[in-house]
Amino acid sequence: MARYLVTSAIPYINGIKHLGNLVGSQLPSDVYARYLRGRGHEVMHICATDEHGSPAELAAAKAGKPVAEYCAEMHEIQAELAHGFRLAFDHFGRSSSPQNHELTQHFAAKLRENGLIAEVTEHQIYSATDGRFLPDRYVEGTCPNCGYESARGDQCENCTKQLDPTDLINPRSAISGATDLEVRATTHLHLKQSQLKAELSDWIDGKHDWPVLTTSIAKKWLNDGDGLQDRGITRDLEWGVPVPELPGKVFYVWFDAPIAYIASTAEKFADWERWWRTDKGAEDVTYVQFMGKDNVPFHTLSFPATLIGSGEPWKLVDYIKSFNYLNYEGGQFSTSKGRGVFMDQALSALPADYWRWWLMSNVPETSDSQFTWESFQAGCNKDLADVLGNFVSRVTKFCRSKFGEQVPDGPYGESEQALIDELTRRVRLYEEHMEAMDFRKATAELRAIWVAGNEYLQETAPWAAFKTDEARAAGIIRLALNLIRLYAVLSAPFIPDAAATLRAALNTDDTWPANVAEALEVLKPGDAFTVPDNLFDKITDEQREDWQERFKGR
Ligand code: B3M
Ligand code: ZN
Repeated sequence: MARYLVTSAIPYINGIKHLGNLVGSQLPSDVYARYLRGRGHEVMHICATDEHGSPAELAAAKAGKPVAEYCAEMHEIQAELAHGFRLAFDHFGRSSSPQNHELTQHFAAKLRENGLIAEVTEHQIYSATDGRFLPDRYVEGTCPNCGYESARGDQCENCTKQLDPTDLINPRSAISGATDLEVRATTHLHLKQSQLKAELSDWIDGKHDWPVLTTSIAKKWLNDGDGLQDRGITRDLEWGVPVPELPGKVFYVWFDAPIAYIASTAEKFADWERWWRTDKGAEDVTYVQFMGKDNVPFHTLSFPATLIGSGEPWKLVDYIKSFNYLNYEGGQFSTSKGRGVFMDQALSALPADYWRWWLMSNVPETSDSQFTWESFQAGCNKDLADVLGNFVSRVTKFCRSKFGEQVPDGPYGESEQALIDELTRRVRLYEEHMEAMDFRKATAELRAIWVAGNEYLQETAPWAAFKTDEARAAGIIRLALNLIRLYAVLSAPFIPDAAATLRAALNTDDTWPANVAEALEVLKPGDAFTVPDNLFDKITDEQREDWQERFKGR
């Protein structure tokens, strides 16, 4: 058995995430971590909230709360929602933890020792009215690129151009609206990433098996000229990890956020170094990261630059699985406009398994994909209710009425062998797709495995067989009950609640099948079971229309 470290990009603290955020990192990382655990591997699955930076400070100000209190509350809310979606992290930490403060300062000190930090005089916007410098989103103004009048100092929401606060035309303070802004000199730390270019380039060139989406973004930035420019890693903010040598300044949120993967592990596990230090046991760990495509540059260049530049034996990522965007009903999910479905709203409408299944079977893997309520309704009703739910219900109820609530005794014959052969092939493909993190293909194969059960039942027709040959009907039902158990085990990464219900109804465990023929002999004649409650309700047209209206945004 192998050891896997799995991390999900850590969600920003400033609000509840929408389904597009969820499907781009936390959900696929959970599916993969569950699969690995199911196969018996040792897994460390880590996430956290990303709590620093101007968005956190501004959101707290808007909520009228001290930023520490705001972050503590939002962390609890996000942790609760993660639990609601059954995201089984070994730890869901906080980038504001003491462990992250310590590690972030440690990395900065090591980088400085190695000559990779420069103190640079920068020209930043200062607001006399507010009595402070205004970094990033603290400044708003007109975009020099498109003329949009409410562009933020870090980026124009309208044309997506990355900006510097000093780029804005007619700048004003986002705190007070003050326009008496001036440019003042102030000292910041820069990370001399350009000195690491050759090393990073070699490292990425060695990653032949990475998804094209990941390497193309990495190479674009690496070769783009300004991609690996030396870059400021400090900001004029109060909330964050203090910079020891520059009182009043903190590290830039993107400097400390990825370090929080390590710190989050250390928050909970005393032996965290065996996952993170190749001199302390992590040399045999496989490290996989999950994230949306906009996070790729930070994980292929900046974070590795921090780790490599430290000169210490930190574990580098082995595989980066990145995702495109999920759109909502012909447009974009929008946090500011309240458009789309947010994690809390989703769970108020339906339990996690419905969302997990639809999202993973439509995950934006090779291109952007689109959430529509029609597609969601059709996908859940067909796959979960008509195919899987219906199979379970027919088999268990038929057995109860004819043989009682125990596995009947009857032989397997030719039809059973044909099914075993088909499933042997399909389960192998399913495993291959899961190993490769090809989740669309994996869900398609799992669906085919469920369909095969229905077709078997249609073809062998135990209700007809029962009238002429009771033993034959008993053999079919014995196989079908074992098939339900196999479904529970295989489907658990995607629909963990339904899988647990099935395992409980069959009084069975979740051992991954060594082979299909053996797996279909696990439940023995005489083993007791109970008929589970209906697994999945169908989504009605009225429900769909109601949700469509409720989540259309402003
Ligand atoms: N919080 C951005 C995002 O949620 C950022 C990810 C940090 S990963 C270290 O998209
Ligand atoms: Zn613009």
